[in-house]
Amino acid sequence: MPSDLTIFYSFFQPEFPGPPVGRIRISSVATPGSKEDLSLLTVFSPDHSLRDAKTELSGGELVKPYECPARVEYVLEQIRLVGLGDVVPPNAYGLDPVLRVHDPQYIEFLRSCWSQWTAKGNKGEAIPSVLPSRGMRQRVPQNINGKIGYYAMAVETAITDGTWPAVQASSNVALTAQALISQGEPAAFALCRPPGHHATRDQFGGYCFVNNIAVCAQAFLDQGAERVAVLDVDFHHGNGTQSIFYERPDVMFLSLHGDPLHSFPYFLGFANEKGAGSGAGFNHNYPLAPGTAYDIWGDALQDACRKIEAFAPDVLAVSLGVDTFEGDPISFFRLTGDDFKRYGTLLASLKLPTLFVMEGGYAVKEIGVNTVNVLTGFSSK
Ligand code: SP5
Ligand code: ZN
Repeated sequence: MPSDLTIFYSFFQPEFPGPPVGRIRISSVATPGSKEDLSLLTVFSPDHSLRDAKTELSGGELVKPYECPARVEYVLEQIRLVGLGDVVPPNAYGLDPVLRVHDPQYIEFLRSCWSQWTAKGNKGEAIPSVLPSRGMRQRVPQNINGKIGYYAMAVETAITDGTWPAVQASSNVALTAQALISQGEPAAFALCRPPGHHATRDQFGGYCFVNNIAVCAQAFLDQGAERVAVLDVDFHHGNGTQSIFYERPDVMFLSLHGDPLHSFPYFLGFANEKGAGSGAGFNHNYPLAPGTAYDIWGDALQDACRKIEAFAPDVLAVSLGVDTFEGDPISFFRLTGDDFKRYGTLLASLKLPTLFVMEGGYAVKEIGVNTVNVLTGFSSK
């Protein structure tokens, strides 16, 4: 443990008994790769398995969901195989930190959707059939079939029994990893599912319900950080995270993703989305073409890293999706297993306290190796 840990701790925890401290430069804490710190803590809850939908609307069929419980079990197995570090359970944080970035009525909808859906006599899993599209009124209907459309940004994602408790476990996992960093850990990994980065303030979809990384970014700010950088390396644009922070200068959002002209979520993630109001200049999108490999992808990441350095955040939060892999079944980038290690090392060179939050990745057998490659690339010199 670094001797100056308490300084960092008191920065994030105003109630910490000790002399008041001002803004502490992050260089005063242990940096990734330093001698004291070769291991990286993972937070994990088995309650993720409560999210086990039977159906996803894909290509006009109801298929077995790509976002399935086995995903994180493969990651956990690989973490143990390589000895990445301890795996710890989450604490319960309640809804307060979630409600800092989400609409209370939306959260109440997530909680009660399944019981309302079944009470109406619906036989299958809860999927919207009508959305408030162009020209229609944006108001919350009373009927659950309308309500679920109002709160959806995409319709592939079914809500099921068990979804809400799993979503709560997922955000508790993320918040526990966030708290570890607030308390002085140089890095931590939230091995959570369901993922979060497509969830907006009041919409689910893209397999996401609560935006875990946005909840964590806001928690860092609420605990005393002045600036947080959110870097989204999932294959898909993090539309939810972008929209939550779009008009704010205290969270810089940067995303590398499949060009929305060709890829989900199709309607956000273009290069000219730069932020608005006091957030102007704090949003950076890198839409990349089908077939993009590490030569192009790595250059985009270098560029994003330069922008992060100029922003000088207190902390870096990474939306870690490994659906950029060449073998991913629903994506079109061509990163190899070794590329994940290379960019993990590149992220460590930023020398920032770093929170990794699991997002996508659907080549299930390879998801463990690819995810842990990022983390070992980050942790070892
Ligand atoms: C968190 C995350 O990575 N969410 C991704 C959501 C993608 N949703 C749309 C997927 C469309 C899948 N259709 C694939 C057809 C393959 N033949
Ligand atoms: Zn994705």
